[in-house]
Amino acid sequence: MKLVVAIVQNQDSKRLSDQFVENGVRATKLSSTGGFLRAGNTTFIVGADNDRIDFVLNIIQENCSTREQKMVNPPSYDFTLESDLSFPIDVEVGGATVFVLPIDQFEQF
Ligand code: 2BA
Repeated sequence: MKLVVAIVQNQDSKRLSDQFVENGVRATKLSSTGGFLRAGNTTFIVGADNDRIDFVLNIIQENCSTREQKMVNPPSYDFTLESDLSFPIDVEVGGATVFVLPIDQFEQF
C-alpha cells in the first residue's frame, strides 16, 4: 500500500474529487496554502494498493491543469529598490505536485 499526497489548484479540486468517487478511489481533501504564492490550494491524501497507484496518478494527471497565476508582490532581494515598487508577475502553477510514500501499516478501527 502507498500514500499519494497531491497538491492541486482549487479550481480542479471538485472535478478531481468527483472522479475519485466515480472510480472508487478513497481520498481525503484538505485545505492548504502554497508557501510561495500564499494562495489557497487543495491537498488530497489517497491510500491505495500498489497496483492501483498508476491508476490514481492517471486520474490526477487527467483532471488537473497548469495555469498562470498573478503574483502581486513578488519577493525582491534588491534592497536598493523602493519598497512600494511592486508589480505583478505571472507564475506558472502546475497541474499537480504529487508525492508517493510507502505505508508501513494501515488500520481502520
Ligand atoms: P506555491 O508554493 O504557492 O507555489 C506556486 C508556484 O510558484 C509553483 O508551482 C512554482 O511555479 C512557483 N514557485 C514556487 N516556489 C518558487 C520559488 N522559490 N521561486 C520561484 N517560483 C516558485 P508548482 O511548482 O506547480 O507548485 C504548486 C504548489 O504545490 C505550491 O504552491 C506548493 O503548495 C506545492 N508544492 C510544490 N512543490 C512542493 C514541494 N517540493 N514540497 C511541498 N509542496 C510543494
